[in-house]
Amino acid sequence: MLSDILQKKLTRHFHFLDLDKDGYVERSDWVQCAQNLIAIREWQVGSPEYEAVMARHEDMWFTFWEPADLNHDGKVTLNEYLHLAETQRKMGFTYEMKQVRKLFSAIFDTVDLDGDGEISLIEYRQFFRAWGLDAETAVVAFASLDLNADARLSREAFLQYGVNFYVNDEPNVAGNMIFGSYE
Ligand SMILES: [Ca+2]
Ligand SMILES: [Ca+2]
Ligand SMILES: [Ca+2]
Repeated sequence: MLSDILQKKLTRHFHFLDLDKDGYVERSDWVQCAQNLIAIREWQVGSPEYEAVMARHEDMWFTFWEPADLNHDGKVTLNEYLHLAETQRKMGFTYEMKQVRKLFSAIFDTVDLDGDGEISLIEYRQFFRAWGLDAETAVVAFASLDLNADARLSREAFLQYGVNFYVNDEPNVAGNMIFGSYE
């Protein structure tokens, strides 16, 4: 069984991604997020940036979310998502770590839109905005990760915080607020 705190954190992640708030994470949530990012960045339909962002978001759905869709109805429920997390846990620590690092590396690539290898505060705010969250929530979440307050996050730091978020049962580790407050 997942601990209380892990259930709360993963529930937060689930609701973060349910962009249209219909109770499911679906391919359409990922496509809508990509379209929001494209609008925020003012990229033209059909431009290389447009194609890259859309492809990356569709990949996130197919690689990390569709496998959770146990009954193959095209929608992932919270229970399906929590079940996937438990299954990864049962497969053992090494497997789980590999999956979690893959997941957060892919998330990093959806946030680092200028591809300079770091997430800036501006990119984090755009990430939250594209998922329908306000700037204040993004700033608080970012501050909880940017421990040296230089307004940047490296990939390695982001992966470490992602592992903390997904695996660690402690209440006060960096990474717990990666998608905002879970309480
Ligand atoms: Ca949804
Ligand atoms: Ca389903
Ligand atoms: Ca960047």
